[in-house]
Amino acid sequence: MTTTSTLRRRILMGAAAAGLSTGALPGFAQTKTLLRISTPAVPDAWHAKMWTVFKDALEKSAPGEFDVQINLNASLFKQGTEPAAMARGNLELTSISPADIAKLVPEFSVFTAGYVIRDPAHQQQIFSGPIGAELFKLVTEKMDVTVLSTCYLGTRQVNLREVRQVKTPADLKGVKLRMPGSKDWLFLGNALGATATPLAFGEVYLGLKTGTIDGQDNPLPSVRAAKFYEVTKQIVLTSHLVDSLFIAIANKSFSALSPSQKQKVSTAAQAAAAYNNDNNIKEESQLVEFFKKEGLQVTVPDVDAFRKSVQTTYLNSDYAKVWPKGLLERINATK
Ligand code: KDO
Repeated sequence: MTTTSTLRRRILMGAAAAGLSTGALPGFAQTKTLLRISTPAVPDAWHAKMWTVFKDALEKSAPGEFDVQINLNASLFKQGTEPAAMARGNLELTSISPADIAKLVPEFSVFTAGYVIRDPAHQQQIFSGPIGAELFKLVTEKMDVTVLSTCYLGTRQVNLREVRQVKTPADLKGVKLRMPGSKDWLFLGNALGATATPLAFGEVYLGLKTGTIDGQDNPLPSVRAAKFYEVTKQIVLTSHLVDSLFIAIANKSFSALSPSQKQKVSTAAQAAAAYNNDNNIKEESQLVEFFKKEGLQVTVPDVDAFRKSVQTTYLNSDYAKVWPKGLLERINATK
């Protein structure tokens, strides 16, 4: 039996023997450019669904040119290992956290610090302006990836397994707070007053259910999408990190594209981020009610006490020493 691929191979071999350029054969599909995406996001998260927006946008603007493969739940690469996979040429696209960037671009650690970015609008101003341009240039140079757009993951809150009186960082003493597994995240968890414990996102639900951890921190939309509310009893609205994710493409893959394809990929990444941002902002404003209905206690701590303590911890640490002179002031002055 002659399969379609055998037939296609024969035709292409014939064309090659005849000295024709196989890429120019009229009426035959060109090889599609493979764009593999890997993310730890669960399917119901906006920053997972945004990849379908990306794929649909590209199918519309460049029909048949790209083979976009979306891999959720860290099914292709473990959380935090995506930049290394991109460097090895095994992955084309992902969404990178500031903490992942900070591993190779220490200047970026300012965005892993609590209470620096004020809100989603401030975040967009920073990353779409001169500060973003300067830092993304370093990202390109040191990580060999190009940032295409900035996503608002949400504002991180503390989410506890058992109800606890939490007003200030001192009240989190001894709480085993799960944080993603890198030193910048752990520093943040400890700065909040808790005992930070590293764990991959995909293991958090079980950790909360079985009690190997006492709590975790994530934005409300992530708490909803990953169903952490099923295995926790309290959300403390510390609002300690206005969190970002950056849609990034490996430089090798990006530079292999034509100028028009580059434009289309960038536009699709912008559309994906806009979809994610609109939905996360909208949902975040509705979720406190949802969690209360689910039986959780949603409590408001002394946020000023948290802010003061966390900011002082960072400013007295080695982190502040690698932040470029004046950067924090420029971030604060960005309107
Ligand atoms: C998490 O592990 O808590 C985190 O929120 C960190 C983010 O940087 C990002 O990796 C996110 O998980 C995943 O996309 C899952 O939502």
